[in-house]
Amino acid sequence: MERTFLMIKPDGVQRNLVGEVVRRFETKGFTLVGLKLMKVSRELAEKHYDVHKERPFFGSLVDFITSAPVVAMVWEGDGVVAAARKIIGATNPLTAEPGTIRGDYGVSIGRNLIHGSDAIETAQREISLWFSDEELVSWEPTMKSWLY
Ligand code: 3AN
Repeated sequence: MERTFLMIKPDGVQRNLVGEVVRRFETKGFTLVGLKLMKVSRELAEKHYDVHKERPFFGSLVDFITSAPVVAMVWEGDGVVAAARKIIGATNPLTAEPGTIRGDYGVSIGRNLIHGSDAIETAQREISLWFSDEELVSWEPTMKSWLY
């Protein structure tokens, strides 16, 4: 089953949007398989944002992500990687569509509330970077047939 990695950034946590973000993915119908509140080490942040290491904002991005707790999550479901990107919205919250998380709650590209893996391979890499196998729980709703 397809999985994606999501991380509610320090701004999302401090604006009390954790419940709102989880609600959107739960009510959509995806399955939560891993969740933790954590302070991020510089090493993990630099590995996570490795593709951006030559970009001018890399240092401030790592500073921000390591400055205060984040909520790391893994969600499961058919097509969850692409669907999560749609639910999250465009990188710049000012141009993100209303109805998306960033479109509804954000105004700054550097404070865009949440990260979501951009492809299936990226998701696999990020999940193994952020979670150990024991922290992920495979489960099925017992009443799945009528819940959907
Ligand atoms: P996304 O999170 O939508 O996949 P990326 O991967 O292009 O966007 O960028 C990763 C993160 O880097 C963004 N979530 C944002 O916090 C930060 N970022 C991207 N572009 C800029 C920028 N021009 N200025 C400041 N921060 C940026």
